[in-house]
Amino acid sequence: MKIWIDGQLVDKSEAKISVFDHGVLYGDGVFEGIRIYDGCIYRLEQHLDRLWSSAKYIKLTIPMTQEEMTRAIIETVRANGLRDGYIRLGVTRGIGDLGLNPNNCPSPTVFIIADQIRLFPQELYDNGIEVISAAVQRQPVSALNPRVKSCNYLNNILARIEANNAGAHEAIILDLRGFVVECTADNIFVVRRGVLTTPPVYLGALRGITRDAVIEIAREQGREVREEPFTLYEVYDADEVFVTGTAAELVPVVKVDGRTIGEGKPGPIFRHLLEEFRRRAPRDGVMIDS
Ligand code: PXG
Repeated sequence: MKIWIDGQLVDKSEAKISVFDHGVLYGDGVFEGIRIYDGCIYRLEQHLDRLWSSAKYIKLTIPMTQEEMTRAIIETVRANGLRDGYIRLGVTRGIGDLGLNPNNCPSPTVFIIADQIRLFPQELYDNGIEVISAAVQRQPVSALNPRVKSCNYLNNILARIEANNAGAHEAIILDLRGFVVECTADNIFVVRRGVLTTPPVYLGALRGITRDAVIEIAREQGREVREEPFTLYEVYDADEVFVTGTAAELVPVVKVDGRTIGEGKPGPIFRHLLEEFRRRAPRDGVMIDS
């Protein structure tokens, strides 16, 4: 496997980051996870826009243009002979001293990993997953806006540990007032009487690329989609619940905190949306051959 790091493609065994990199010392950095579908890098432009916006929030200057990043990503995907896969793109503050001041880190570290994707088992799409609501709450947007896809994922990881402990696949994270925000690595949608609702990102959610795609598809199919706050009451009471993310695409949720959702099996709106999402994905992005 070849890894792109700071301008060079090197073997996996040589792709190393210093223990003095503030990405390691402080989680000071930003990242993206991107899918490749049949030679098409899914919505690369949107992913790069989000990466640049995340970096701007933490005042991190990415030492290349989006065009240069696009070329580096394509080069990495080609070098690994991938037509389907998963790209992990990271930009950290770079090497500094042991203090946290980012001014002492002159050059950011940029890395690109392109690997095979570990798909979710088909069984999860056929039968749905069980999720719990986490006790750990989402930090307020004024503390660290979760729209920033930063290398600080401990809030999400704490929630995922709760899911693991409960034997569930995912955890729903609530804000300090009890409004549903998102899951640990996915956005969430509820469906009630044919209307889709997903939490607004201002509550403290990542604006998922998959979330955006699902909203577009649903609206094009003539469905009403709302971005408005809701609580666990609306989740338990929904006809359908599903989560969205780059790795997951759309995954149906059939049980939340022990309550059966709808009829306890993946619903028709979920199935239509997943089918349409998968139909469109291989043509919605940057082709590696062109
Ligand atoms: N919320 C959070 C907190 C995320 O990390 C999403 C929503 C969905 O966004 P996209 O743009 O992917 O539709 C994410 C996704 C993984 C993985 O391996 C995914 C994410 C982060 C870490 C790992 O699936 N981000």
